[in-house]
Amino acid sequence: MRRRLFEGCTLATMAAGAQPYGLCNDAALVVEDDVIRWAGPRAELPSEYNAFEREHLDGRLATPALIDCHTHLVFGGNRAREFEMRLNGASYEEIARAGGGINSTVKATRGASDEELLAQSLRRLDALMSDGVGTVEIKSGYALTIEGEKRLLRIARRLADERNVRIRTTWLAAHALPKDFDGDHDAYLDKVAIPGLEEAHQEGLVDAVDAYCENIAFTTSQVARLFDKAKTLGIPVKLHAEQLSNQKGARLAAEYGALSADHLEYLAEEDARALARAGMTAVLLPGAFYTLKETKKPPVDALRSAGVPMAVATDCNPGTSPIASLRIVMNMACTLFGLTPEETFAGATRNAARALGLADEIGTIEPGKRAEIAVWDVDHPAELFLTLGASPLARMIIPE
Ligand code: DI6
Ligand code: FE
Repeated sequence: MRRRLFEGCTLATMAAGAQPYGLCNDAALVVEDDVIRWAGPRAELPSEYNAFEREHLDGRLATPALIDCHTHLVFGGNRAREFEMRLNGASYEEIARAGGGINSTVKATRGASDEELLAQSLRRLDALMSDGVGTVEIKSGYALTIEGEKRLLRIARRLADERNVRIRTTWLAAHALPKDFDGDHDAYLDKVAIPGLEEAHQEGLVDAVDAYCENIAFTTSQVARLFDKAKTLGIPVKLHAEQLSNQKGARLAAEYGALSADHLEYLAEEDARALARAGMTAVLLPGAFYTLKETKKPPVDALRSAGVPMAVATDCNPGTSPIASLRIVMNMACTLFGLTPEETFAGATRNAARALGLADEIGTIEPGKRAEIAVWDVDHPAELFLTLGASPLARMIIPE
């Protein structure tokens, strides 16, 4: 057993209800193998830990490793042409309805080899990890065939063999309708999204099920059919809801006891309470808001006063959030959505863990949690995402 004692650091434990950020100066941290045993003021360290292998962290800040709880990291190609089209006045919906958008990435993804997709995804993963990310959720959704969607989840899982990172995979076959289904969303659910989920689940590839509930994608009653299948299989659900319009997707997600509802720009204020009652997390994605030059903000005050925990994620995808930096979107959560720096930090640690159903394992520095720690060359947690560009990450303390 490896028994380590880290001292000479400031801790931001992010434990709920404690000090702001759970800050603790002149702290010590005890790690036994992969698990946190003790964390607190150095002066109060129980003497039994004194003999452990010691490391001095030179006054640095230690925080939970960051968690990116919503990404579409595995895809082929890029959407530079559509970026130009949007700057020339076309809207995201118009481009999508004309067969571009998600479907243009589907074409590029289908045409890419496993190795090409792996290499492209690793570049984005490395960028995320250089910002102190230790866990990444990755959705399928750019193949839209049973075999293709399973392939994307397999490639996502392979990333965890290539890098020391935890990957959670999400079945998002209900992301867009492939052209060959000729407008028939229900037929696509019956032939691909629903039976494919069962197959992918049997192969052990699915940690959660998501769908794109939107006027350009799937309706609530179509999503309900997919969620019914997920429920029978015992798989947790989550939903892209209220991003471009109010479809009452968040309410549907609440009825299914979803882990999270994500985006929520068009969420009605009164629906925040439904999320609270269902114990859900609201995942805010300011990178998509920024990229689409959206002007309607998610109802942060209503979510806050209803007591809905808020997470913040990159939504890393080629169309609406081509951003592989959690620190940048944390900055956006403050500047664009008005989250406090502490709410934002909780959004990429404790609440992101909750959004993935991993709250018992990661997201805070507390005894019993896994030792997944980021060590930073900063004095204060807010500095992590106030200063953009060069990452202040000094090192990760993370089980091999
Ligand atoms: N997540 C999604 O799935 C869609 N928007 C979002 O924020 C579209 C992604 C894309 O355009 O490729
Ligand atoms: Fe998304």
